Amino acid sequence: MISINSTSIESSRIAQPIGTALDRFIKNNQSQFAFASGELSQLLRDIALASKVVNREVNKAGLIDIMGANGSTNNTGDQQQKLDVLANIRFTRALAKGGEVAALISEESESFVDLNNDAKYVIAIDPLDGSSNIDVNVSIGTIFSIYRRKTLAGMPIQEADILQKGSEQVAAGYILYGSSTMLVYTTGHGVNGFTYEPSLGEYFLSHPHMEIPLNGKIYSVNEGSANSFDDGMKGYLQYCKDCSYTGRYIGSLVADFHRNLLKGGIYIYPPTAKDPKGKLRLMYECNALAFVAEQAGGKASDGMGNRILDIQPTGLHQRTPFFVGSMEMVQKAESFYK
Ligand code: AFP
Repeated sequence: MISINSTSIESSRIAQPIGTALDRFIKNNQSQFAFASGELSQLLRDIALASKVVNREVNKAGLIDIMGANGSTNNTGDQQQKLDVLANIRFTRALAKGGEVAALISEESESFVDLNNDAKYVIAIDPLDGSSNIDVNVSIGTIFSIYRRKTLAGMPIQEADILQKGSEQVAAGYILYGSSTMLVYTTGHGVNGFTYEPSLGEYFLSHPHMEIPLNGKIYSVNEGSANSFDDGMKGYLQYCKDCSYTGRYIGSLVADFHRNLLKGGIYIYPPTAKDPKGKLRLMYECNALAFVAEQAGGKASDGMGNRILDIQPTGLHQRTPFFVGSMEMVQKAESFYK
């Protein structure tokens, strides 16, 4: 008969511990929030739940008729893919049902979506980023930023609630639908990453206290546009080559960012002839990743010395050049603009 006494259970090799589940982690850390009433915790749980549904749909995308474009374009001119639309519905529904969100800003909707005036939070979300990669089975992601509304709960949502600087985020993160599915988020107390265990239907803490290396050797930029880069960017690109850095560009911001977060590197979407202000959207792409990057010890700027989190948005779908990643690499890239 095998006997396991109580003191040996933790160290037993018969069954590996699987770690802290996301729900428990959120609950254990709730007291860190400035306004620890449980609503932000619930909001994070709603996001996790919707991401599980989207993950299921992403995983079976090749089997059913949900790949490919649905024939329309979203407000930023991108072809809307069916999965984009599906993901938007899944997240909007989960957040509407949860009741913690007053207004939602999404890449897929021109104006903000009014949800529950009695709620305290505003969320900006890119439900499925990297949509051009959906059809070819390459990693894609969801990006989210959570703000506390400025006006009192119960009042109609105002512009001041919506157009907040990234520095006002109370939580932000992303879900990466990759070779495994991960949820990475921060509430301003460091960055933690959770890996989805599909057979249990739960996220488990797999990457506690994530820190981006101070320096790295990976640069991620779409070099196809290099002819139209400005002189600063051309200079930095040449510097990367002179240093024999490794070029890695997936074309899914979340996946490129996540790799660089783990290994050290820089992601750049600079101004181009086609997108003179850069392609990426401040409110639902750059702010969240800038918050995560800074919390992990990295840096995010527009390349011209402006911290992403300090940019005052003037529109929901505003674009910005984006330089993000290892502290010393971003500083070096910025030095080519001085
Ligand atoms: P889509 O969601 O339209 O595919 O855009 C993805 C994205 O915003 C970001 O995830 C990529 O890093 C970037 O665009 C890729 O853009 P390029 O194709 O111009 O390099």
